[in-house]
Amino acid sequence: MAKKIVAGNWKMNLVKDEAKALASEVVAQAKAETPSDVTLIMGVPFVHIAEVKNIIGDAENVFLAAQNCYDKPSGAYTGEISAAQLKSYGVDYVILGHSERREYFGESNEMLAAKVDAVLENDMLPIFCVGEVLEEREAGKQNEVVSKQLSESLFHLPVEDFKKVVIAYEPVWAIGTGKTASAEQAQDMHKEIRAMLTAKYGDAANDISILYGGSCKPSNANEIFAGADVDGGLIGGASLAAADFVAISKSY
Ligand code: 3PY
Repeated sequence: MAKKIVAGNWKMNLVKDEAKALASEVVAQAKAETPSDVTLIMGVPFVHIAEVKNIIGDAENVFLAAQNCYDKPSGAYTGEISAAQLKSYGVDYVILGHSERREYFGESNEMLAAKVDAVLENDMLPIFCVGEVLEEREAGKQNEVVSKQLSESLFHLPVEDFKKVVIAYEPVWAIGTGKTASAEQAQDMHKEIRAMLTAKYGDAANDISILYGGSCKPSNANEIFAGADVDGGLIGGASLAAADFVAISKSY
């Protein structure tokens, strides 16, 4: 059985006091309201990691994610952050391959494969993002694109490591545009992804959480999460309001 996961991606938002206030509200509300079988994750900017970790404290169902890391273990890489550094601050998950990183920072499938390895070697769990841009969807190429992203960045992993990966399907045309894939489009693609994972890893694919991302909010989460292969969401804008984020965690 795949775990149910609702992960927030704060992106490059919030200054220190705002971040502390949001994290405190999320933890308090999640303790009271998030169902015990749902894993809630806050994906925060690097600078907020230590504060948010402190606020999460011993909350049992709330976890911490970074939004990126570098693949090298240490050294002369000014401005970069290693997986070992994240681990030393108690980070649990690392979001990798978000379309904004692929588009604005030129992250290739090959670079992402190395980042996936670094995260796993440091005992954290990758949340690996895949998804097609609008022109690819319009040309009916979404399966081809996603299959290439999965195979070039993940399929070198032995099954024991592969089982630790969370996949997030984020159609790029639905990110920050207010457009959402219909529940049917989301389930169709998640089913395809599950089939691709099964073709490579067999039954282990049934235990992989496949999250939907792209303008997911309280008003549409219920319908999207109803899809048999949708195991949760990677939430952008709606993760910046504690009530919305926690409401989404109750949308199964
Ligand atoms: C969005 O929902 O906009 C996202 O990019 C989530 O990662």
